[in-house]
Amino acid sequence: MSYCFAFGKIISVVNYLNIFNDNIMSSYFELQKLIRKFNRKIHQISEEEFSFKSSLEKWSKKEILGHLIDSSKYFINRIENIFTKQEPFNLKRFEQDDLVKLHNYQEQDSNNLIILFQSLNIQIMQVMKNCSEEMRAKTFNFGEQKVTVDQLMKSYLAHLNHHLEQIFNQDGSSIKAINHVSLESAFEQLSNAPSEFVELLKYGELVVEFYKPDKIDKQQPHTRDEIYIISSGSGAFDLEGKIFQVKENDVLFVKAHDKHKFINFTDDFSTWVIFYGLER
Ligand code: NI
Repeated sequence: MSYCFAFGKIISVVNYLNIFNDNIMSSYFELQKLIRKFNRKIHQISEEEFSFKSSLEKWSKKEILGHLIDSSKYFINRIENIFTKQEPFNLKRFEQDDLVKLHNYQEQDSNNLIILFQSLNIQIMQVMKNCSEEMRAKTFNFGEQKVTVDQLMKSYLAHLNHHLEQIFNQDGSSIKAINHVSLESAFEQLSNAPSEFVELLKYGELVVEFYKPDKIDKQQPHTRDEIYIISSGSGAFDLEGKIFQVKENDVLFVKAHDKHKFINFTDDFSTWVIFYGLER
């Protein structure tokens, strides 16, 4: 781990930096590569996914792009200051969350943001292209650290790469807005899962899972409210010592943190599991 000194949070940049050869043009080509990837992939993301926020505090992909616009503006501004102001030049902190709120990126037109991001980075490519070896070796202060312009450039690229991966990640961790799941497909997805439950659908604070315990229900209390709808078989449900007999199509409600488990259930027992609302 290394501090991404120029652009906010701590991210792992070490491995990424190692792939650079120290060719003077390497930053320029690396940025060109990242921007081409961005241009190729950005329009494949639906507006819904782009603006999706999994919680109030977490940035949507759109806000991440806004944050990248901020970091591009900062980069340009810093480079300008380093080469025009009196030495020693001290780099200021980057207040990333405040900036994203100030610009209200979440409510802005996505295409405008995309164009702004592209334009700023075309400008940065020109700067990188025109920086001589001497200019790259110039140092400035960041807190206690002495940093070179070359390091600032590499840090900018590592930060950009880190956030582009968040925007283009394919694991669907932020959203899985499927409209229909059949019981057959739930069984099939479960058979391919490494555990006794599988996540089928996720949207905002809603998560729908399918669960088929094998003989013993080993689950622990959850941090969110929960609903079960029994999908097959029958058994009993122990909720804080209270026992309920349950069968297919029955509904159970469990408050966050309440102790609960299924007991004495048939071999074909399975249930839909629905989590909703905030963590408590
Ligand atoms: Ni960042």
